[in-house]
Amino acid sequence: MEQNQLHHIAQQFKIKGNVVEVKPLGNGLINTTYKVVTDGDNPDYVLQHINNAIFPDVDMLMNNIVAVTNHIRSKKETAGVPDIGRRVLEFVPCTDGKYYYLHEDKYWRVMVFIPDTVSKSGVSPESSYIVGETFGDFQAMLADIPDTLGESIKDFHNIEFRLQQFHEAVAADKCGRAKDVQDIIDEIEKRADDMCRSEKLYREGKLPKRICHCDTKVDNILFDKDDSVLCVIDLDTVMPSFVFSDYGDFLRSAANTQPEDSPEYDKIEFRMDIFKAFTEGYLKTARAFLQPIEIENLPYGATLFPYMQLVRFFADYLNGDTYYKIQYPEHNLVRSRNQLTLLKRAEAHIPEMVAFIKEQLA
Ligand code: GN1
Ligand code: MG
Repeated sequence: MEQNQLHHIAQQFKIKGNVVEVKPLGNGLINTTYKVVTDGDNPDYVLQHINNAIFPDVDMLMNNIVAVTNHIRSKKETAGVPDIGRRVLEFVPCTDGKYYYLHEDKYWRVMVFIPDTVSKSGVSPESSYIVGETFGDFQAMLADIPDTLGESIKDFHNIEFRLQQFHEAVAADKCGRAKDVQDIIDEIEKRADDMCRSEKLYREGKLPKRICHCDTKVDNILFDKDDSVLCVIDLDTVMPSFVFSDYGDFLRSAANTQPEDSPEYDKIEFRMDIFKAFTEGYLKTARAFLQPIEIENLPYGATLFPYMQLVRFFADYLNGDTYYKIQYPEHNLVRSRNQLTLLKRAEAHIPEMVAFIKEQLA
């Protein structure tokens, strides 16, 4: 995009100083991101094009994000935390008060750039403990948010909805693929009832929804130069969900000894060292607000997410691969078998998970 257009967009927001340069930043897969460099001692900013195809309701999306960051900021102010500007993201409104700007059918937003931070990726027990602790703290800070947040992706982690999409895919069988994968259909069906446990408990008023991040990974934490945690980022999927959305989805990716699309199913294990480190960190910060029914169901949460991802990959395979990008025709089938294997491995560890959690709370 042209510099003058980017300058024009940046200037619609209430930023301090004059824009010197707008340059590409990072390599996000969903949003396109730039750094806005300003003159003098003024802060720099992050300018982001919001992917409207994935997040159709930008108004709701930004309301969620601003409510969440304001709530976290006021908690930190009350607690007298120093250097708050580095410990929570700060979004900048436009001159008309909105937190996004519509320019030629594209939505843009701006936040203050936090200098001198470190990003991490990859999985180890040490980093998993920190991710657990950080996201448990994130949920804890938001457990009493007064605002009502919307679902920035409707029914994102609703397993009943995902199963309905799967049933529709099987019935339509658009590519004639169902006949060769009956074993997977059976594996999904036989667990369906139990896997909908969270939605049933919710309807019965026994399980709460809370504000969750819904993309829990170490990449979504900013660290300081000394390796201490600064803040949680990538807030687009922050929405009301069951705590399992953060707990289970992290383990789904981090505890798998193989990448989620590896065809080497016999090498797939569910890493209990990662489970233990993550759970210990998570319970440290989350146990104060978690209800017994949530704690009791954490092992269920650890199996729900491999199951949900299996259902999603597999429905996409039956539908002819319209959602997840594929590199070869059977890619979504391989992903499905991978997640099914991970699910079975996780299920085998449930008694050990239960015992570990009990031990942690003793
Ligand atoms: C998608 O694009 P990425 O990798 O952050 C998906 C997640 C899935 C994941 C599986 C908006 O996330 O829910 O768990 O793929 N995000 C969306 O790889 O559908
Ligand atoms: Mg993501």
